[in-house]
Amino acid sequence: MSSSNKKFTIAVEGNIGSGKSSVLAHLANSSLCDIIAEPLDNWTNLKGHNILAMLYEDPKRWGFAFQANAQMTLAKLHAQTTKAPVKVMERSIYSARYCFVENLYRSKILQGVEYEILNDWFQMLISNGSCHLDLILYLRATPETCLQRIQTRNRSEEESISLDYLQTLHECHEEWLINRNSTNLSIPILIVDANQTKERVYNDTNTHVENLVSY
Ligand code: TTP
Repeated sequence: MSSSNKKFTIAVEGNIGSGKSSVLAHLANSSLCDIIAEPLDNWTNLKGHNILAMLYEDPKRWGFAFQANAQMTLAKLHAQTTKAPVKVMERSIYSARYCFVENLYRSKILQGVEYEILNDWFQMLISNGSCHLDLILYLRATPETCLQRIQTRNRSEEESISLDYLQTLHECHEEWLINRNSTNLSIPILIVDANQTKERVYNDTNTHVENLVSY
């Protein structure tokens, strides 16, 4: 990569509470990386509407609206250009589709027609290549670890998140990133054991990013 000055885009993926934000904050210290944070500010204040809180309060009513907005805001971040050799995104349009939309549909919160509409938009948004990823870094943590971290950080919107919900979301991440049986995406995936201490996770992440740039 160094010889051709090629730029890379990495998405950091993993369950809610797996530690994506802290890995991004850590990578922000590297001159190799420009960080694109998740649009959480938009989701908690969409022109005065906290659509994340609305989702958790009444998922059947707001699941479709939340996911429509999530995939649009994420698609905009995919299109954003950066200066550093590596663009690092927190999540991607792919996890919104293959984990969250899939999970809401399987648990019968999204109706069939809502699922089909979201899927059509998703296919259209990824069709021109602007959501291209070179690598996914999967922070793989157990649902139990994730729940513990969610409880510790205490984000008010997320009080109702249960172990059951994290377990089904974990399965969607595993199907997508480990079994790779729900999609035919050919993006390389690196797995980081995110049950470890932060320091070890940072260390593993650094190694992956440095290897990528020196390749
Ligand atoms: P995450 O994207 O998992 O971000 P996080 O800050 O929880 O990650 P980490 O702890 O690893 O740093 O989720 C943010 C919130 O948005 C969470 O409550 C789940 C929700 N969400 C959806 O409901 N649907 C979606 O499509 C996405 C991307 C997030």
